[in-house]
Amino acid sequence: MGKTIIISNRLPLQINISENDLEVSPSVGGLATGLKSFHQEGDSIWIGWTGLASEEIPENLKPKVLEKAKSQGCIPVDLTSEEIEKFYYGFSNRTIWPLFHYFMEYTEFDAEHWEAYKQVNQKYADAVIEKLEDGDTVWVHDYQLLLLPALIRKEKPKVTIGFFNHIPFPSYEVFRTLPWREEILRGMLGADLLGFHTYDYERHFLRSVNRILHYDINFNAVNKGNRIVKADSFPMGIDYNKFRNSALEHKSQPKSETTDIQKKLDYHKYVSKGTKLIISIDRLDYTKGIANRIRAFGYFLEKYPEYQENVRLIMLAVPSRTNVPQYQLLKKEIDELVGRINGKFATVNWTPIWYFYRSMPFDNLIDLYTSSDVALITPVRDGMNLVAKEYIATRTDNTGVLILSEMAGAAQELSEALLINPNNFEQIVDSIKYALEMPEEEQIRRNKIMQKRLRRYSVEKWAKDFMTNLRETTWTRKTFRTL
Ligand code: GDG
Repeated sequence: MGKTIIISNRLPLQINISENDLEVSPSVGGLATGLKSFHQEGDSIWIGWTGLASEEIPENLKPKVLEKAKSQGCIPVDLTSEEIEKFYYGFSNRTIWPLFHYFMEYTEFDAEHWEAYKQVNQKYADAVIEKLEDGDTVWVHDYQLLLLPALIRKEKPKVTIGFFNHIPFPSYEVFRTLPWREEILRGMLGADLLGFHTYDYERHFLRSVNRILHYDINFNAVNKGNRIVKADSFPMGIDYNKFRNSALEHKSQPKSETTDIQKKLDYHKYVSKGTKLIISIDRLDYTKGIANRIRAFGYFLEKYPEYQENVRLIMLAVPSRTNVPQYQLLKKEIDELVGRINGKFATVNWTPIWYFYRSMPFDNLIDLYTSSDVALITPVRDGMNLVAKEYIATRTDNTGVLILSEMAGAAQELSEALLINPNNFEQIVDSIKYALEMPEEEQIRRNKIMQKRLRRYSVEKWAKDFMTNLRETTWTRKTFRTL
């Protein structure tokens, strides 16, 4: 069996350039952490962008970037700032991202961005083809590279190609509005197997293929005439043991070694007795429903005033896509909302919302997960949402309540959470109250069921499951061809 080539927009590493030297550290996103063990275990290489424009890397440091990336099994694709602007901030994040999350009013159809998307997908394809040998398996990730499977197939018709979509696939009625809908579908159908987080996304995709390209669909197989392409759902898991063990270690840590955030959290938990903590953690993105969550929290304090001074919302919003206007506007809206609610309700001893606009080290993330009583996760649309799963994994004493939007893919597996419709304020507010008052036995009962499920279908299992299915799909294709 040959090697596996993983391709995603970003490599799983972070490059920082300072004073003519560079530092490379692993990156922390869901995909990076998820595939890391799979990547490190077997014979695989990872192709993607470093996160820096080629103009940002001094010429003398370019060989060092290559060398450092190579030492971690990675091959960088060089992107210019113009390509980043049009391909990444443009078509990927102003067309596909909003459209696939049902934000049609934010979706831009710009022919220049589309051209850049095609060109950059070709650039990634060239990088893959250069490394591709007979017998290799290619695994393409996410919405920035929807054209890649067909571009690779064109050059290497026999290669095994899998594709995984990390965001929702919208219903046909929404997808059909895209001017380049046929090209996008044909690009994806270059793969042998297409993976989605949920059954609904898979069905939406198959319906679009049937209605737009008129291919016959037999259950989950697309008959392209010369080839069968399969679509299936593979709900992405988390590195369950990593989160669980970090939470256990965190508990047994001597007090002197705790982080500043933890000291502050402990103070509020144990000294100002009775203050309950609710956490909210996401990238700052309009799909995550952050503004409505703050509004709902404000409304909660109004509707149930007995909770004033007795509960705090700790909000971590990680900066994201700050070049896109909607993200800048959202940041402004959130700043104002937090200010308004804190201004309205704060007392000398109490600030209702602690708001952090930055990313935090992993240890602090664990501090937040383990110290909170409730996790409030209310996206308007979310492919999966790994934060919800991580929260449950870190609850080593099995207490804690997860309030989760039914619009997150994760809701399909986490049905013991308090599921809410993110547009229903009364329901969110009453769920917050219910969560804060839920008896411990009920918390434990709900969490234990979810933990069992998350332990069983970890991210390692997810990756193996996808690869096994991919190999079976192509094995069937090759066997039938020789019969
Ligand atoms: C996309 C889809 C899908 C967050 N803040 C910090 C931090 N994180 C880590 C979390 C988690 C990951 O980032 C975020 O993953 P999500 O799934 O919640 O969200 P997206 O970034 O939108 O991911 C999503 C996912 O792809 C996978 O397919 O679930 O639907 O939109 O792992 O722990 N990590 C650290 N500091 C932070 O401040 N260290």
